[in-house]
Amino acid sequence: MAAYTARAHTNIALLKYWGKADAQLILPTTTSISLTLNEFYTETTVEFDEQLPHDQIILNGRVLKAHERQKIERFLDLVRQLAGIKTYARMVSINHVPTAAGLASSASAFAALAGAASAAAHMSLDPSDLSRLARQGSGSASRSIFGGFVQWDRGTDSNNSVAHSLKDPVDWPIQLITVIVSDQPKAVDSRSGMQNAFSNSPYYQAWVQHTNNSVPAMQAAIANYDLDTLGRLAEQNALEMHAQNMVANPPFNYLTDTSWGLIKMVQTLREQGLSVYATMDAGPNVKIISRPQDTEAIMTQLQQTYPDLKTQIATPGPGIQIWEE
Ligand code: 2P0
Repeated sequence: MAAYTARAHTNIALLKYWGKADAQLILPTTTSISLTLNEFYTETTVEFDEQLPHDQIILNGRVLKAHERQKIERFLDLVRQLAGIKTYARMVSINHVPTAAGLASSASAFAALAGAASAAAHMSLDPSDLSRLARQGSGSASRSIFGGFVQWDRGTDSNNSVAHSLKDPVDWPIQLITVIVSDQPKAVDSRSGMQNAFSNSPYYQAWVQHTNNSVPAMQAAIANYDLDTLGRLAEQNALEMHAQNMVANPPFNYLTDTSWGLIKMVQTLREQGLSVYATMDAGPNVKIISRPQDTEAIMTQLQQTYPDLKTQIATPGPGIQIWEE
């Protein structure tokens, strides 16, 4: 069977996914809205081969051992089940998401795997079906099938929990400056962190309600080129997500003193009249939502306050691309 390659880009959530209504199918408690990023992506090639005694997974040039392959094998099992085949696969994947960027790669990884594996298994899936499939590998991957601004409807079943495009290509100046506070693996992975918040935060339902209620305002901000409303909603949503973790049991916190210092810096720049807003995912890095024209002013302030921290700038990116090798 022919080999297929897919390239999928990472995304940053502006309204976040943080908890599952159904852990088996990966149905989220919130509808989330994201921006796909051009600079960071995963490229994955899959070929089903009758000769293979088990799946062979090569990630960034390294052959994964049996215990490291489990999550990917489970996903390939799902593809085999849908395609009605039993053949094992060879998967070669390269992450163009520098670990130092501190950006999540599971979104681009499972989106690219869904695209390459389904094509290699001769299933011709449309983008919605690809999004449903990618979702079952990692929730945020459902959004990385599409470019630009994307919404993942939380839905009530596997069919209607799916992402769709809100605006692609993005025809307005928006960028994300990622400030790298740490490039170390996190102590609490997203999957268990969100499960703890879901089960133990006394404010969890308030977070769900407020996130879902913010969807129309975020959609309007995107449609109206309104960076200030978009940024204000995104920053508040991120802080609300992190608040869930601080009151979970056991409590945990992805944000370090430096993260809080950066959030304060962003808020101060805003008081001085710049349109800058912060968002943070399951880690300490702070992403500054801003306009390209303000890069110099932001960088000057960063240099003065945190001269040792590295930064990466990301801009809106495209949806998945799939081709035969
Ligand atoms: C998001 N994150 O919406 C949120 C914000 C991190 C913080 O989606 O368990 O790797 O594989 O579905 O997608 C990270 O969680 O979790 C995530 P699983 P995933 O982008």
